[in-house]
Amino acid sequence: MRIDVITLFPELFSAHLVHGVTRRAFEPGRIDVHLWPLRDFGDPPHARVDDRPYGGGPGMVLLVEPLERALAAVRAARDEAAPAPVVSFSPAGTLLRQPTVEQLAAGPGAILLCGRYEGIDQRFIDAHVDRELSIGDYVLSGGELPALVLLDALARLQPGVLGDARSHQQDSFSAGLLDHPHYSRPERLADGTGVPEELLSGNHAAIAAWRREQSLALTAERRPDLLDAARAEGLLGPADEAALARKPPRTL
Ligand code: 4HQ
Repeated sequence: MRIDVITLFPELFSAHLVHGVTRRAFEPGRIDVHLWPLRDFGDPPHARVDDRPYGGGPGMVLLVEPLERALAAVRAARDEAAPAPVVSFSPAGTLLRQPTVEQLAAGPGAILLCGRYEGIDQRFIDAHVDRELSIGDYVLSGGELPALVLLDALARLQPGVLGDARSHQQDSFSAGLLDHPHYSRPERLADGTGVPEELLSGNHAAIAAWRREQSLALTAERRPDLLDAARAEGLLGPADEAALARKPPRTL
């Protein structure tokens, strides 16, 4: 898969691409990330990429023409037989969720456009942007962090990137539920706090049942919307419904 990123701040991406477990996702043959500095496509004589908004008001707007030159360069460098969607980031976009990440991970990649300032001239969005995504209801100063969020979510889905091939099939959302709690050593803390006994039992079926019940109870408590969606998708069986009816307490 290939991801092209059009940005005024390509240096914001380098740390993420070279560190951590996700670094392996960006090695040759996996996610091929190409950074395109928007400034390189700016209007002469000073490589201008933004200007004041018509109608007045604060801030600046990214200009259509530099964006179109950058996009043309990206398109020329990509395989035209497998056209990738142009994605931009905005609080007005559809909230990024795991199914969208999975859908993008299964395709040829994407062209990510990172806005800055007040935003992007609407004519560029109307003509070229296939999908506007939001990473949540707050205001950021640029699209780079949302693009990094998407890159990270895509990276961990690449085969061989997580230590264990099952890691991302077991985590939150692949089952449509929130993840269960995790515990590690020591078995008892200095203040006496222990670990749920089921996890120490060595009984794999009992451990799996406990974890599933915890996921169900946590999802019911914190995200009833996700529980309803999982139910509607047929992801909950009779044992799950029975566990929910018992409503086990999540605390020790
Ligand atoms: N933006 N989720 C980029 C966001 C945002 C969000 C505001 C997008 C600023 C320049 N993007 N512009 N929340 O706050 O995706």
